[in-house]
Amino acid sequence: MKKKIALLLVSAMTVSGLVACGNSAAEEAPAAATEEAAPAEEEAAPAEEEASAEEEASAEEAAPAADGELIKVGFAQVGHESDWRAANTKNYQDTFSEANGYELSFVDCDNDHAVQIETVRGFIEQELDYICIAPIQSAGWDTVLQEAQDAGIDVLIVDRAVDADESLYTTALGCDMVAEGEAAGNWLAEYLNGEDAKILVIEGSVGASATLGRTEGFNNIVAQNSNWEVLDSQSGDFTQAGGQEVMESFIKSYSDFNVVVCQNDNEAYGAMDAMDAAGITYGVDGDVIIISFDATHDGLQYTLDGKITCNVECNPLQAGFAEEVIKKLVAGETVDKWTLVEDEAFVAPGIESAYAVTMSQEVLDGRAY
Ligand code: GYE
Repeated sequence: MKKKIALLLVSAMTVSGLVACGNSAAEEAPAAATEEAAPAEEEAAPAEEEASAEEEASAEEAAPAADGELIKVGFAQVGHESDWRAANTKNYQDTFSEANGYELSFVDCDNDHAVQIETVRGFIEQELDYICIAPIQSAGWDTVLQEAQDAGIDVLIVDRAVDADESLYTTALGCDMVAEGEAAGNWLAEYLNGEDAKILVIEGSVGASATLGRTEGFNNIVAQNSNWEVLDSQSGDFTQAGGQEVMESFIKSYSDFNVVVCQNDNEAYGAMDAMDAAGITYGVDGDVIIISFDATHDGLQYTLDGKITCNVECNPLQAGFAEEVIKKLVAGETVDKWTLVEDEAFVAPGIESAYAVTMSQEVLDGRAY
């Protein structure tokens, strides 16, 4: 374990030298954030040296490190388990670029909590200016957060939540996972319109707030429907392979089910492979309703095709929110304790819903990730 941690820390590098981590979807994600202000300041021609005070002030606004020093930001990322994660990583790398005034130390923690804790310790030792953590699991953060606070380093909890006392970090931002689970459940109740539901759930990674929240939210709606039964609920670890494996074992154990809830798109792809192999039909024209989460580009393509009937979005383009917070902190301003990244749900063509947008080619074409 020690060796692995050391290796990962050594591989922490500035964004300029980074290759996006191994997921084809990363290539599809647009450089959305790069469109935002690449500060012109450094490229200014010498003749512009006598720029007016007004111009200088606006350059300062565009570049957080107008004094020429890059702001050092550490990002302890979950891993590279999903298309969502690849889009999220790329968004951070694009946003916290040198051109934008940052030196980003990015570490892919490979879904290992111990590695993530040691990564944050490494950032503290390196005396970085700001630390972003996307927590693999919500428990077990008090000690290292206290260490960061003692070192006077602001910590941003991003994407997923921690269950530590909120006085131990500066701010948190992300989607409302409980609301996402409830949206899925509310849509299902509307769609089934009183019909029975025999439900199989492929959960995300154990102990992750995304898993806990989506499960809690969906179960809130299950509790309101006495003719719904959750037959089983197992972790597919937010991966395609995990989704396939769990679905294969469900198929062996259960012959009568009509709903499969996958807590992310990649798990849904694996579940569809398993059902294809077993000759089980799904989607608007099939026997099984698939609900997914994330609404990444490929997930929405399946929704447009009527294979995934409902897909609840979680927007991975969150780095801009983190940058806003850091800019405010640099300027000495106070920041909100919590920033909500909003999302919506999508349903297959032909379905009208009070809880979701009906998919169309236009919606898919406008998808940035
Ligand atoms: O749903 C999943 C990823 O934390 C919201 O993590 C994120 C989740 C996302 O692996 O695809």
